[in-house]
Amino acid sequence: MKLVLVGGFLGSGKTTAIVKACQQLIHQNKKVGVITNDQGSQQVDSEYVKSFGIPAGEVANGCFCCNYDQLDSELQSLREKDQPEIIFAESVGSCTDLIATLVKPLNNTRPDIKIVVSVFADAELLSSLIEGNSSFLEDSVRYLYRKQLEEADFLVLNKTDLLKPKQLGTVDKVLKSAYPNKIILHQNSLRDQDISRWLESMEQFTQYPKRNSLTLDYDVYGEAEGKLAWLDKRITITTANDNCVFVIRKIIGSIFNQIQTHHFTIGHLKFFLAADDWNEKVSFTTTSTSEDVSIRDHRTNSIRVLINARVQTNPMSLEKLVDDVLTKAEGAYQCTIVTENRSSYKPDYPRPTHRMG
Ligand SMILES: Nc1nc2c(ncn2[C@@H]2O[C@H](COP(=O)(O)OP(=O)(O)OP(=O)(O)O)[C@@H](O)[C@H]2O)c(=O)[nH]1
Ligand SMILES: [Mg+2]
Repeated sequence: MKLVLVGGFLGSGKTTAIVKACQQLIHQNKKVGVITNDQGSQQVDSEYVKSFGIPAGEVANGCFCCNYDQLDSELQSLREKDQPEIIFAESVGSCTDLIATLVKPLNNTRPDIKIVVSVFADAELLSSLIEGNSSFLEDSVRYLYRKQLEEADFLVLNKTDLLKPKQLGTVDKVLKSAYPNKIILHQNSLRDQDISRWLESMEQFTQYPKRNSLTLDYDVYGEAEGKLAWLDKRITITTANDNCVFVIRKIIGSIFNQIQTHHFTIGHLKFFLAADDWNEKVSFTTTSTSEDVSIRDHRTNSIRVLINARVQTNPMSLEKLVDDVLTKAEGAYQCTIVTENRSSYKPDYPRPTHRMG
């Protein structure tokens, strides 16, 4: 069995690629599985993956590295239930050190699993980091970002569709000179052909290298993770005239605009909307500039919404910002908004279960 560890910064396109890859593999009658992971327990990605009927497990309340036993047991249970040929495990976007904390321990205890480390980088974000105009300019965050890329067997330069050829050329040159021995794939994960190529490249990857653990300063890594506030909030919106999708579109736009007004940098702001047999995932990432998002129309007077916000501020400010938008929306659109569940926090200092240097 193959295990693809999919790493990379928040919003780089990991889940999008995993879901598309699974759809292609299922179409070819292959058995697949996905393990999602998050610092919190209410994960947009888990709901999104499950909405496609893909067999999925979840590691909640902390990254794979700090919850190794939970990852191991999810792997085992997917293998027993579904006998997948390939499992994609998506690590938290602010996590690194996968080789020392996951690959090496798994190689020891489960030598029959072939592991591939595929790290995603958002081409647009990388380009703005190189040009020096990204809002993620803190040294610690850049350090984390670099360390994530350093671990890749496959470095997927994703969202290449968003760059002009000249920008893409610059990013490619920088990556090739920083990581001369890596396989670098240019990818638009919204395109089926690119996903097939990613899968083929991993299929052909049979020379499993002897990987080196990162040299990593955990204090700087912890500092980078601590820059972001995480908010998970589950709400239900009810209206009298079937216009919940209109209302949630307005709410999502206002939350994004408020974050922009406060000059808080977005790591990833994502929403999972569900009603009857209809659902949608909506995302804003670091480089998003407009509140305009496409949400398919659907007439309903009740909608369930899961919000996962990873934003550079403190948890209280983030929660207040979202709550203010919701309160205003209740007045403006004559709707009722009930909070089912909420938690806001900063990730704990990373303390991996195992670390094999
Ligand atoms: N234009 C473009 N958009 C993409 C591509 N890949 C992903 N996206 C979009 O990027 C956003 C984030 O994608 P996700 O797949 O949720 O990113 P992620 O890495 O799983 O994010 P986290 O799990 O929060 O770390 C979504 O709006 C996707 O539709 C791509 O190749 N091109
Ligand atoms: Mg994801």
